[in-house]
Parts: sequence; C-alpha cells; structure tokens
Amino acid sequence: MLKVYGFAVSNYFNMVKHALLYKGVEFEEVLTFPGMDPAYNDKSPMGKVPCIETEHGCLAETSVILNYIEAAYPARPLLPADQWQRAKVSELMKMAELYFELPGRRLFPEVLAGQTVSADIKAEVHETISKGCQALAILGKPAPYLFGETMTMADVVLRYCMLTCKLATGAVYQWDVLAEVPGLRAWDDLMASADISKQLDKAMQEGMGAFLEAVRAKA
Ligand SMILES: N[C@@H](CCC(=O)N[C@@H](CS)C(=O)NCC(=O)O)C(=O)O
Repeated sequence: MLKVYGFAVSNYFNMVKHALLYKGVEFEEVLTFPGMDPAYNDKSPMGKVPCIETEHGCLAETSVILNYIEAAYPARPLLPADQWQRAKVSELMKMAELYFELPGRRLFPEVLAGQTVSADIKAEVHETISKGCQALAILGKPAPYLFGETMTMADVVLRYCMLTCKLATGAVYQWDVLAEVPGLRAWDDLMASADISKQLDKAMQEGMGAFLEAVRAKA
C-alpha cells in the first residue's frame, strides 16, 4: 500500500493527504519528523516531509508528488483534461507556494519561536504577499473554486499555503490578507467547510503536542 511520510502539522503533508483522501486512495501514514533519522534521507533526499513510498520507490517534493498522484490515480480528477488549463492550475499552485507559503514561513521564527524577525525581512515579506494578492485578484474571483465549478489541485495547495500566510500575517502585521482579494474569504470558508479539511485541521490540532515535543527533543 502507498505510504505517506510526514506529520499532521505540516501543511505540505496535508496537501498530499487532502488529494489522496479526495481521490479515495488508500494509504498508510508514517509519522515522520524531519531531522530525526538520517536514514529517512534515503527516502527523501533533502530530509523533508512529505515523501511517498510506492511500489516503484520513494518520491519527494509536494508538487511532484501531487502530479504523480494525479497520473497514477486519475479517478476524481484534480487537474483539468485540457493541457492549457492544467498549466494554468500549475501556475497558480506555484504562485501559492512562492508568494504566500514561503514568505509567510519567513515570519515563523517570530510567530512560533518567540524570536525577532528584522524589519527589513518583514517589509520584504509584506511586499511579496501584497503582490501575490494583486496577482490572485488579476486571475479573477473564485466561482466558487479557483477554476470554476470543480475543485482542482490549485484549491488544495492554496488552502494550505493560506493557512501559513494567514497565521503569519495576522500575528505580525495584524493584516487580514483574505480581505485583499475579492471572493477570497468566501473561497477560504468553502474550502474549510469540506469534510476532508475538517478532518485534517482536527489532526493538525491534535498533532501539535507531538510536533512541539519533537522540536524540543531536536533542540
Ligand atoms: N519543497 C518541499 C518543502 C517541504 C517542507 O518544507 N516540509 C517541511 C515540513 S512542513 C520540512 O520537512 N521541513 C524540514 C526541513 O526543511 O529540513 C516540498 O514541496 O515538499
């Protein structure tokens, strides 16, 4: 059976889980915290989660895993059939990571670990996320999903990237990023209302204790 390595607080892990649960693919979850076991790098060369283990071997990097999942389990598609539309979905997935997830993470030392993030970094992150919001607005109002009537991988990826972004920007700038893009709050609410999102959000809350314990053990 397909194995998925990671931990419930990881939003990258949750993107992969969300896609698998949506498609009804059976998988075994293997609780893995990065940096705990050097042997894990044989599966995921950078030591990051998630990683999947298939009958062919292991695969890391979330966007690559998501594309593999779509190809290997085409039922309940999360990518459009049309190649151009697929590319547009991939474009949005990339933007979600580059302009919401990764800048949001740069604020985590302050938000999660009580350290101070410099004013320069805060200004840079604010500018990147502002531009990301403008870009999302240019792409158009969700109706109700990002690409219309059907949920795609772009919705899945942006949802978890937005969790990072909302947490970080709310804490550091008291900034409500959802208010920046027409229709984004309704979309966020719609995504949050899905049973799979509820299941993963609950697991995330429940997994917080084990995650913090692992962080402390590593420190
Ligand atoms: N580029 C990776 C990023 C995954 C990632 O950053 N995962 C975090 C957990 S949410 C991790 O493993 N961090 C440990 C590390 O960076 O060493 C992907 O797309 O899968």
